[in-house]
Amino acid sequence: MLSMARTLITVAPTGAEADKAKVPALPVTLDELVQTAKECEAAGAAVIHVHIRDDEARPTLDLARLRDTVAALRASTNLIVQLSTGGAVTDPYEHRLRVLDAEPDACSLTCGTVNFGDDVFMNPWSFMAELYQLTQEREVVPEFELFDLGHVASLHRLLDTYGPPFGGRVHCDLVMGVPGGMPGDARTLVAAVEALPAGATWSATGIGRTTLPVMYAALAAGGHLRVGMEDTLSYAKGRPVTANAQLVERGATLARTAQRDPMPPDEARTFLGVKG
Ligand code: KMH
Ligand code: ZN
Repeated sequence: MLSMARTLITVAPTGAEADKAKVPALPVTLDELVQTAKECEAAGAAVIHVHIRDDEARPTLDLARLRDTVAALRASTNLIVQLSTGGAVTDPYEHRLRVLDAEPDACSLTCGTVNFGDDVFMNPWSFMAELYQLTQEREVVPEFELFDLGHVASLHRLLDTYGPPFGGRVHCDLVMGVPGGMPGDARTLVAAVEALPAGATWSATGIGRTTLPVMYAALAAGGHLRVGMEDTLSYAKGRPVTANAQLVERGATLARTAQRDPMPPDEARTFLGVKG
């Protein structure tokens, strides 16, 4: 039976790939990120998936900056702060593990290696296993990022080997339409959802032109939403996204139309089992 629960909306405002020089609306400074976070919370987001940039707007996993970012987002919003452990394709594993030293509420955990355009996003089993155990030790809620159907098999292996995640809920995010990953369409979404562990909950996001098909399919199949400029830079043909809140507003509007209103952050904390 389809869940009629509220819709958890995650915003991924920055990512590691878009170039600030070409995308001026991309939030890259701490002030821009905090302002974006406030607007997105007001528009219906409950979780923020965070990548940060350095002074030249290049992706970084600098620990002091990550700590400052977590503190600033907590001071200005009630959003659940989910730090990316994926970083950029060039980031070494040690830096990606060290992200948890910034003590976020939650973090991403990608369940396998995937071709990523002309690059490769590396997530070998040993790295996944180490990161997963670290989330359990540090009491950080993992969100399992699934870029391909094979990643679902690795998620089962992770849970079978190391037990349930901190927070108690297996919550996944289907990242669809990456060149090299699973396509962003309804039939692939249904195949991925059917392969998830029993009781798992999930959101979905479609990169680029797969944004809308994936959003509609996710709502129709009872899932949650991830939106934001990490995944989507064009609102419609010929119309660049002008602010992340624009994408959150669209997601929230479609969720309300589906009779599944956006989930407020406090409810999302309980839902995900974030440390109190
Ligand atoms: N930037 C991608 C290589 C994550 O945040 O965990 C990886 C990514 C996934 O964005
Ligand atoms: Zn990310």
